[in-house]
Amino acid sequence: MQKTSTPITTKAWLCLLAVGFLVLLAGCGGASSITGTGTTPTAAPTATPTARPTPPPPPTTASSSVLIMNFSFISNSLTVKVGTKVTWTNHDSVTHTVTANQGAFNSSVSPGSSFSFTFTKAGTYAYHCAIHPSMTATIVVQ
Ligand SMILES: [Cu+2]
Repeated sequence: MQKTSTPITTKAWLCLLAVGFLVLLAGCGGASSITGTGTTPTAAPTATPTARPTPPPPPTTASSSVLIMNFSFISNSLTVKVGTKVTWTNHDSVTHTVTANQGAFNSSVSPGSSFSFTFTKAGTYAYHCAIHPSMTATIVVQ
């Protein structure tokens, strides 16, 4: 009986081995397939919210200047665009004023100093020096 039982057990062992080998193979294949097609959890891109506000449009601060010299405004007639800042600088040794006839602006300008006014509305601005009525000039804003 033992002679016949031995081959059976050997067959059984072989069978088990074969099954085990297959299982191993399957496991290996499965494992490899998992790693192969495994969707590696890509770390969510930590997009740092760089909240950059849209830059403001460049300030259109056009500027122009008028000299006050020898009891006159130079230039006597100036044309500028809306939004232009005009600066009057007194190069005389006496105080003058920059006085708009219609009252848009009025400032005393002492020797060596200056006065600035930004024209925000189109129009013709006649002005004069309140101290020296002969000093007149005009600024046209378009
Ligand atoms: Cu004057």
